[in-house]
Amino acid sequence: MKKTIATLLLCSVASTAVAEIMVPMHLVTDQGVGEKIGFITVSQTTHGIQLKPDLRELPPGMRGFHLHEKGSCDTAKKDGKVTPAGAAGGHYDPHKSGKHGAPWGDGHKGDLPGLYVNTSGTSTQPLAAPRLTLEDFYGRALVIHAGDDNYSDYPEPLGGGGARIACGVVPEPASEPAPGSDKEAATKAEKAQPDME
Ligand SMILES: [Cu+2]
Ligand SMILES: [Zn+2]
Repeated sequence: MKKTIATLLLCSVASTAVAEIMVPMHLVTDQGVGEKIGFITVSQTTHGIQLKPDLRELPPGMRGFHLHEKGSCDTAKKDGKVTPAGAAGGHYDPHKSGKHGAPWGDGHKGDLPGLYVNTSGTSTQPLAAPRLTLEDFYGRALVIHAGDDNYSDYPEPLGGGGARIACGVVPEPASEPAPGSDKEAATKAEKAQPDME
């Protein structure tokens, strides 16, 4: 009995520890990853994911903001053209929707609400991502674009946000799940069937 209580306590401590992820954000250019401009805190709430930016040095106004599929903010080179944070890949799209849409829509799952930057270049207004869970974020990248996002592929593809100006890699959970826990079993099952989604 004592052991059960101890295990329950450990479990609740562990789940508190992973209920929130701090993602360090950096400016990105065709030279690579630049200056750090703050953090975005990703947390699980009863209504889905909340993203709380604490950022500076961004251009004022609305900025396109997405979860991209790969956990890298490095440049990518294609046909001699260098793309800032190109290594982050495309918008996270586990269901292969193949279309850009609204955060509450049926397009890319990584399509997030636009990020509001105030006239002093800081961004602190929290955003909701109702379709995502924390598991979606691990090992991927948050990307901020030069332009706004109209949640459509028209008239321009991917919301019209254009170049990637800031990026942050979402760190993997700090520790492996405890042996014998439900989480460990789930992780193992996931690894055994990598093409589930
Ligand atoms: Cu993007
Ligand atoms: Zn998209």
